[in-house]
Amino acid sequence: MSSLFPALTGGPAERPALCFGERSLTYAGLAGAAGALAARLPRGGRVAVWATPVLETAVAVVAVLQAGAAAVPLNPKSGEKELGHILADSAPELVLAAPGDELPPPLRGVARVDVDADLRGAGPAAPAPASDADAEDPALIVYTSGTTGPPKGAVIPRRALATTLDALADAWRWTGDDVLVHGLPLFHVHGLVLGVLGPLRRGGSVRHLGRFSPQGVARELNDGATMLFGVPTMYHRIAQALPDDPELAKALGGARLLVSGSAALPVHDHERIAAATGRRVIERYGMTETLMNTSVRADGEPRAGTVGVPLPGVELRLVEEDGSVIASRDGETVGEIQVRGPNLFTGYLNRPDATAAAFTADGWFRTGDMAVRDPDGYVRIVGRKATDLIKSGGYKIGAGEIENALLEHPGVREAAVTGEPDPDLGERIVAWVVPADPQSPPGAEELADHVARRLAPHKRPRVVHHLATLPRNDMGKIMKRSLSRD
Ligand code: MCA
Ligand code: AMP
Repeated sequence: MSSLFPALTGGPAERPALCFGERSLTYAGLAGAAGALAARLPRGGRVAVWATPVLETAVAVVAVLQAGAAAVPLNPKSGEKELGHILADSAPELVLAAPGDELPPPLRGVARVDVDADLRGAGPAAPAPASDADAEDPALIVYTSGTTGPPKGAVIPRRALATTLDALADAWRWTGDDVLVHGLPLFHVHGLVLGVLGPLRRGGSVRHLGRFSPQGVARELNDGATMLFGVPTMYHRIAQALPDDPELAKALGGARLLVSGSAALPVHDHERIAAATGRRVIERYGMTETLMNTSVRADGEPRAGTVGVPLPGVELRLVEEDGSVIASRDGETVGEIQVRGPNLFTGYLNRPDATAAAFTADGWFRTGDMAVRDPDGYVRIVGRKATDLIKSGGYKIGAGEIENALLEHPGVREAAVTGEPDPDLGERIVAWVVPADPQSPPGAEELADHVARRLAPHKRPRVVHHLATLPRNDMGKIMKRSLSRD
C-alpha cells in the first residue's frame, strides 16, 4: 500500500514533526532517525516498544511501520503479571527502548535495540527502507481488557490506521498546518494513533506534554498549538482550573479544535468549559478494535452529550437484544452499537474464539456500547452492556482481571470488583473483599499496591470494602448490582 506517512518522503522537511518538551525532530530528522532504525528491524515480524512518553517512542513506532513490521506498545508501568502475559502472547522478536531505560525482568529475555532519536550531525539521512507492506498487514497489536481474563491483543492493520486518520481529517478539517498538543499515554490508540500517527500522516506537528497538566496545555495553546486531545478526566481538570487561570481560558478560547474521547465527557464539564472560554469541546467515539467510529464534525453542531455522526466509510447501526435492527431515530430507543467498515481491526491475536464472538455472521462488530440515535443521526451513548467493564480515567479495565489479581493475595478469600461514579475519573474501581482472616483483613493500600504491582497502577482499587460474605444468587453467581447499591 502507499506510505502511511507521505510527509516523511515528499513533505515539509524542515517543519517540526515531533516535539517532546525541549526535544524535537523535523520531518527530515524523523525520516533520518526512523529510516536508520527501520533498516535494523525484521520485516513483517512483531516488535515491542517500551512506550514511555518520550521522543524515542514515536521514532520507534514510525520505524516499525516503515519496516513493514507490527509494533506492540508496552505500558511502562505494566506489572509483572500483565507484562509477562503480553510478552508470552505477542512473542516480539525485539524490544525498542530509549537509551538508558531500565527494562523489568520479563523483558530481559527479549533482544533489545536502543532508539537513537538524535541523528543530527550524523550525515545525510538514511533512506527509508522500501516497505512492500500490504494494507492488510498488522501495524499495531494493542492490548485491551475484556470482562474476564487477561487483556487481548487487538491486531490493527495498516489499512485501518490510514482509513481512520483520513476520516478524522475530513471530519475535523485536520491539515498539516495543525499543531496538536496532548499528554496522553502512548500505549493506547488515543495517544498513539490519533495523537502521534495522526499529525504525522497530515504532515503537521505534535507537541507532547510528557505529563498532562492544565498549565502545559495553556502554554502550548498560547504558543501556536491549534488542537487539543484529551480524555474526560483531563477536561474535568481543565474545567476545575479555569476559574482561577485566565491564561488557560485564553488558550482554550484561541484553539481551533478541542476534542474529547475514550469515555463520556459529562455535560456539566462541557458547559463549564464553554462558559469560561467561549469554545465547545467536541466528542468522538472509538474503540481499540474499531479505531474511530463517530465524531461531532468541525463544521457540525457541537451538541454536548453526543458523539456525533458516523465518520466517512463507517457503517453504524443500533441493534435490539434479539438481533433485530432499530430503524427509528427517535432519540429514545436504546440498542447496542454495531459497526462495520475499513476502520476495524482484523481480530484478537491468538484468540479466534474471542474474535468470532465479537462479530455477527455478516461482519458487524459488536461494540457492547448502548446508545440512542437522534432524528438527524447524532449518536448518544447511554451505557454499556457489560457491567464488568470499568472506564476509569479513560482506561478500560476488566473487573475479572482485578478479581483474579486480588485472589492471588494471601489475605483475600473472595473478591468482587465494581465501578462507581467518580467526578474526576468518571468511574473508580471498588473492591469488595472477604478476608481470609477476618481478624486481620488486608488494608486498602496493601491491596492497591498488590494490584498495581501485578497489573498496572491505573487498575488499582481506589476503595476497598470488607464483607463477611459476597451476595450470591441461587446459581452461586455474585450479585454485583446489589453490592453497588449497598
Ligand atoms: C498511586 N500511584 C501508584 C499507586 N498509587 N502507583 C503504584 N502503586 C500505587 N499504589 C501513582 C500512579 O502510578 C501515578 O504515578 C500517580 O500515583 C497518580 O496516579 P492516578 O491518580 O492513578 O492517575 P493520574 O496521574 O491522576 O492520571 C489521570 C490521567 C490518566 C492522566 C487522566 O488516567 C490518563 O493518562 N488517562 C488516559 C487513558 C487513555 O489514554 N485511554 C485511552 C484508551 P505517576 O504520576 O508517576 O504516573 S481508550 C482508546 O484508546 C479508545 C480508542 C478511545 O476512544 O480513545
Ligand atoms: P478502549 O477499549 O479502551 O479502546 O475503550 C473503548 C470504549 O471507550 C468504547 O467502547 C466506549 O465505551 C468508550 N468511549 C470511547 N469514546 C467515548 C465517548 N466519546 N463517549 C463515551 N464513551 C466512549
